[in-house]
Amino acid sequence: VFEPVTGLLASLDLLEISQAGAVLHVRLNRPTKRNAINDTLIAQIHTTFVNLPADVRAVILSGAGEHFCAGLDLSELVERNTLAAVLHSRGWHAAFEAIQYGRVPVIAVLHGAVVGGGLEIAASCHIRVAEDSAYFGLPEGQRGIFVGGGASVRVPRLMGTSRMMDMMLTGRVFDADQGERYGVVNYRTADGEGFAKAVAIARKITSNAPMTAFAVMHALPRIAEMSPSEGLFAESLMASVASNTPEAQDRLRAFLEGRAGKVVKEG
Ligand code: 1HE
Repeated sequence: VFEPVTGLLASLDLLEISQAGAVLHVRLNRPTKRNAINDTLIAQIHTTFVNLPADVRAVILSGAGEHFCAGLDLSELVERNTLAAVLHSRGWHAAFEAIQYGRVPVIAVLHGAVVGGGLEIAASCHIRVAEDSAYFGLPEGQRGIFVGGGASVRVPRLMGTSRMMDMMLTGRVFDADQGERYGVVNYRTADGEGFAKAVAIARKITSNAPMTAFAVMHALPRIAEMSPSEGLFAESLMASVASNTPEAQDRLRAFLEGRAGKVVKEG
């Protein structure tokens, strides 16, 4: 049962944050504006991910209302000068960096529009669950602007540069199945079932060693950017750090003594 949090995170009025055990649910809560991200909301997202409660081991990110997120609040863009615009983009980068390289894995539950900055925040999460209604677009192309919330770095790493070019040059929109085929979506569900799926995924994550989750989040994307030689060396260091934790030793012993689960096929 998810209960509302108290303290700092409860004071963030554009987010609805609740917790069940080690799982935190962060819901974008600006449904009348389709969860468009204005300056206040981006600051609240940043605040949340740098102040996760100490007992949280996984986060689920979702959106209230008919859509996950309509991206940048376009009404705030009109007034910005050049320096304010670059600083605004850097603020988004800081917030989404806090998600990607934070303390715990984040699972996004996607429905309806996942567009512009909505796709950018989804791309900074570690696992994406898409309901049937989800669709993906980068309308920056039509608005005469460019992506500024990390899409040029994160989206090609999921779907490839050529598909992203197509989305931006032509306004092409991908549905949930295409999103899955093109690497944006890890899990597909019927409408209304994404959150339950995310909870099941979160429970699996929280049943594993926190050091492994941390290594996966922090080492994998960085190693992917290294030369093979540096990557293999970094992998060896991470492997030895992880395997020498008491928890890893306990888990290995449990398997050898027949007390741990075997690897089984799902479904
Ligand atoms: C907004 C925004 C927004 C809705 N900024 N106010 N993103 C976009 O270009 C997407 C723009 N939005 C849409 O295409 C549609 O709103 C949706 C497909 C997401 C949803 O459609 P619908 O029919 O459910 O809602 P609606 O009637 O269009 O919108 C409801 C209200 O939300 C309405 O305001 P109202 O006061 O008239 O009720 C809309 O104006 C408002 N709204 N989306 C501001 N985005 C760091 S770089 C990132 C760059 C980007 O993200 S660019 C992409 C921006």
